[in-house]
Amino acid sequence: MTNNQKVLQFVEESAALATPDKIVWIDGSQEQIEALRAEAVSTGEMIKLNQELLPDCYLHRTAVNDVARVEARTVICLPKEEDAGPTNIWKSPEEGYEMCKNIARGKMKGRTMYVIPYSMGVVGSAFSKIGIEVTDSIYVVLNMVIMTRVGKECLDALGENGDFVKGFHAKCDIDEENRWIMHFPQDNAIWSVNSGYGGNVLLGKKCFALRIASYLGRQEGWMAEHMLILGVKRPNGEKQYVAAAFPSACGKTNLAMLIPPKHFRDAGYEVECVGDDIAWIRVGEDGRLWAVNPENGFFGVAPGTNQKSNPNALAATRQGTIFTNVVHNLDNNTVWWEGLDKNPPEHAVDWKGNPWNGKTSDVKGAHPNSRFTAPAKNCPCISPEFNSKTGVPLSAIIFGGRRASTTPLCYQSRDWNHGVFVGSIMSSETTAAATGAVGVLRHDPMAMKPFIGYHVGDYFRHWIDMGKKVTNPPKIFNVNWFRQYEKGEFLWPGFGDNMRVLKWILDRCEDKVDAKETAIGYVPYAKDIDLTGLDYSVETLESILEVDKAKWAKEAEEIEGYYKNTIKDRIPKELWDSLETLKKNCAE
Ligand code: GTP
Ligand code: SPV
Ligand code: MN
Repeated sequence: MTNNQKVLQFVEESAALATPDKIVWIDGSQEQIEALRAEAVSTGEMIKLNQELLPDCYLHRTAVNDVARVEARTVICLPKEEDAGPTNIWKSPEEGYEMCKNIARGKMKGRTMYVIPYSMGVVGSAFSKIGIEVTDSIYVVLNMVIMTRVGKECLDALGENGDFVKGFHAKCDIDEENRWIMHFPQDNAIWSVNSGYGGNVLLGKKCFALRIASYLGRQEGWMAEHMLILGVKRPNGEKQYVAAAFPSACGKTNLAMLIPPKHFRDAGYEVECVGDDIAWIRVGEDGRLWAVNPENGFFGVAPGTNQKSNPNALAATRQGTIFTNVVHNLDNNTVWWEGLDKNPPEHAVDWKGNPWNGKTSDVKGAHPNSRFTAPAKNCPCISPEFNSKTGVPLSAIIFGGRRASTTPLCYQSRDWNHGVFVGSIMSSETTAAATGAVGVLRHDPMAMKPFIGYHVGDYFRHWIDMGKKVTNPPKIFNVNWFRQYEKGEFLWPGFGDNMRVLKWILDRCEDKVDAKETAIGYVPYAKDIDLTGLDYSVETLESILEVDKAKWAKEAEEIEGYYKNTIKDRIPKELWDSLETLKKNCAE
């Protein structure tokens, strides 16, 4: 399929190491996809679902020990430990390669090695980059076909001499003790062994489009971020675009596909989804930041997705979708998950493959990190700019985390550098998207803690430097949909009602609305958040817009500790200055 010697050599070396029985090149053709689906069904790797209700949809169950990203086994391999920084696990490239190769040696014996040429971004656009993933998993091939642009045109775009990101994936024995996801930023290479779970094995996604791309972006002057991208059409037809960074399982897919409340729809507001997880961002000739979504599908959290919370995501999963670790409803051969509806199937199989009765069982049927892999083109609100080669210009960047207290519903930074500070101090409660305890508050700067391919202090510096290159920068905001009463109940309705906050943000970008200056930045006046059609008290709204100086003084102290004791060095002076201002403002 190609004369590119570097590609041929990579495939040859991978095969020499893993010794598959057979090598199959993925050309992206429908016949090949059908044949692979049929083969996966025949071996039990996938279950073909009801083709009338869910055409071209399949169900897959991962191993019970392999259900989420493994941050403790995700490694950045650079010559110097200090260059990986305090947020990453480090190994030297020599050690990393040796470990992965020793684990993978001979492990494809009796199996087929698939070669997947793929593009992150529209093939041939200035934004896009090509990757080649070799894998012994049909599940990976079929997911990559949905999540990226796969096929011969990617090899053609590469030509005889083009460079690409090398991805080696081998399932090996799905052995937790020998599971590693290793990145070699200097070589544009990724090795993944002993896993079959999405974020660990769909190497175009977090491994390439964030960890490797963030490293490349710093060198080349652009940014790779864990951000959704959405467009809002105003009643007068004008469009504004925003990108938002929330940690894993904190609401990106939901916000990206938001359906505005009736009152806004009637007025003529529409939301269009450009991306739900990753943004590649460059400075345009007009001095603004322009963003593209390098992906081609959604690898979304299933639980909680329903007709009310996210009808667009649900609609996107009705065709050509792979479901992973959800409930198999045996009555009609469809799928179910917690929060889909109030009618769990009685005659079903849970995510572990055990018989399950949704009416009587006291265990969850779907894994909390169960996922759907759905083609972006299925999404009813997909943006007409989805396939744009230039991307969309950003009016706002929004940061946000899961914070039960302290952080208000929304605030705006004073300027770009202060906005970078706001991103750098993000904390959020952990979720089921990664293995480990859930609900633990941790620092997650720019929602990128698990995804920065180099030193976090240098990453902050890169953000500050990018600000110097944009003459018309987006305004930077922070939101928190997750404020709680004492314990449990959320104080803000969220989901579609987040439009009410989004509207304020967009109005701020056009200087159409006032704001209150506080110790942390500009906060909305309650009267300016449009509550029309919502049964919600202004007092509650005021309570979640409040900036409690005593709490923020404590927060500032905690941030200082994080800067000093965790990140230690390489923090730009501009961020220290913002921290001093925060401390001073809280003491006043
Ligand atoms: P990743 O794909 O892991 O990066 O996650 P994500 O950021 O796209 O998160 P997603 O939109 O899938 O939401 C994850 C969880 O947060 C789901 O259980 C949602 O129901 C919940 N959620 C999303 N938006 C809101 C909101 O506005 N309010 C509340 N309370 N929960 C929300
Ligand atoms: C996340 O965890 O942020 C995800 C899912 O989007 S994964 O692809 O597993 O990283
Ligand atoms: Mn994500």
